Amino acid sequence: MHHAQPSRRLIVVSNRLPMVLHRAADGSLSSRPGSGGLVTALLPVLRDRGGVWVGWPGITDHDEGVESALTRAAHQAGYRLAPVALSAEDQSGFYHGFSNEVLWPLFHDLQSLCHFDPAYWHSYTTVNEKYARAIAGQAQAGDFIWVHDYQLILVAADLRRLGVESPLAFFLHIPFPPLDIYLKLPWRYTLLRALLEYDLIGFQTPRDRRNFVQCVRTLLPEARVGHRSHHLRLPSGHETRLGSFPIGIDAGAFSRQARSSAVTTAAEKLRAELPGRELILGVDRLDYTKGIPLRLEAFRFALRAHPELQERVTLIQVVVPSRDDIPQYRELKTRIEQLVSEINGEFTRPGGWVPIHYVYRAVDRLDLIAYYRAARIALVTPLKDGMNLVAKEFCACSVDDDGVLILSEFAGAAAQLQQGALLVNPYDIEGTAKAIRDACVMDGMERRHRMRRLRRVVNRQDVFGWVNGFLAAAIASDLNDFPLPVDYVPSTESEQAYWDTEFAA
Ligand code: ADQ
Repeated sequence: MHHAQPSRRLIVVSNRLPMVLHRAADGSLSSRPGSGGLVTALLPVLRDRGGVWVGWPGITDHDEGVESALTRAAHQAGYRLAPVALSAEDQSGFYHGFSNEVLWPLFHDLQSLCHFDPAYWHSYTTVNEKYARAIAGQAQAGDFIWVHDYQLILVAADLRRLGVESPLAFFLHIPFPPLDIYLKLPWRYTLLRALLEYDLIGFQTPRDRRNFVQCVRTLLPEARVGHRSHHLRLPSGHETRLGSFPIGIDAGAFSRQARSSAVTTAAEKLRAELPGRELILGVDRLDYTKGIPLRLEAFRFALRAHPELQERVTLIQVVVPSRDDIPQYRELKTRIEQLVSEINGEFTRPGGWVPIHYVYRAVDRLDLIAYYRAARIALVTPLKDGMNLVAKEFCACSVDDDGVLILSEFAGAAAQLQQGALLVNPYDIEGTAKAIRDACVMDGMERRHRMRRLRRVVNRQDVFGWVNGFLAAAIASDLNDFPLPVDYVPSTESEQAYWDTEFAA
């Protein structure tokens, strides 16, 4: 890690605190620490430097009980937790409304699913201000503030208005859309100007960064774009640096657990239950960006076009319930269930083969890793995805080097994993079906060769490297001696190579 100067205290800001508060029937509160790569990766940094995590604690009935439950949880976690109190109304307009019905679909290129309700925008501005006030209440001179994701774009602008002078960085976990799509946003100027209040903006891929720069060039021509588009300067003199920092996973922990005896036994049991069959795996949050219906159609197409696959492959599709209070998500669930039953109805052999096993629940970590380890093929085919960690988790857990990753070219992960994965356009049902067949007949040598390449990338560019790379770039901004541009991994080149082969005459 670059300790370029005495460590600054770190303030991490995200929509939710890295823990789940739960209120029991008798009103008492308990907390569970959050899991997930981001929490794991930031923990050592927050502990070493000292720091605060600011976010919503997960319940809307805020009372003193919440404060004391958080103090207890913070004690266990090893860093401070500062709650942002939000009402149920705040949550509905800001989170369910503007974040999930405007920014989420728009930034995933699905403008027709956007619900541009002006009330949502007002709630978004109010709630971003609440976060900013909570941060300002914590911030001390010399702190470094790192804000996460699309729910909190306006926070930097609010903080500057409140007089906070600390360096401010932002990381966008989801894609940044191309100009023609971004232009549809009624609040396009305010949002873009607010982003330029940050000192550093991190994107998942070079493509997201380029999309952002194109929007700035068109909508804010007064901003000067410099340093190979890694640098923006406003007439006021304020500068924002831009970089791509593809997020990783705690690959070591996944591989270790995949090799554990508990997982090995569970994976062997799974394979034994499906003798002689290729296990194909899909794991997704219930979300229309994940491309589940088209994936099922591709699977059906593969079974029809290549009858030799019948009885030879089994698809396990795990769907984790998510946002099911939004009508579009409920409709999606119905559509998935309809397709699963159509396909199973068409192909099932009574007493024998069932082509799709559909699991609709959050599976625990051991089972998830056992699925990853047992699967011979992973189907990761989002229509658009910031990164997609499932693809990386599958590789980390494929410790026998015999898994094949079929990956959407519209997942951010494609920029890093194109060399070993079979890339598909998820809208191309026939092409995806062909990739399924190719994966099924791929020989052991090619599988090993591809999976080793994938595992090298996933292990080398893990979540710890991501945190360190981002912080090193951020700290460098006030030292002025860190080499720019800050493309953290050489994904620009590999992405370019992909486009070159893809569109070569
Ligand atoms: P998500 O849209 O949530 O994240 P993804 O990156 O795939 O998507 O992460 C999902 C996580 O949920 C994975 O860590 C996975 O293990 C876990 N998970 C999935 N199915 C599960 C199940 N059945 N039970 C338990 N856990 C399950 C957003 C962006 C992504 C970006 C990440 C991180 O949309 O593009 O990669 O943030 O930046």
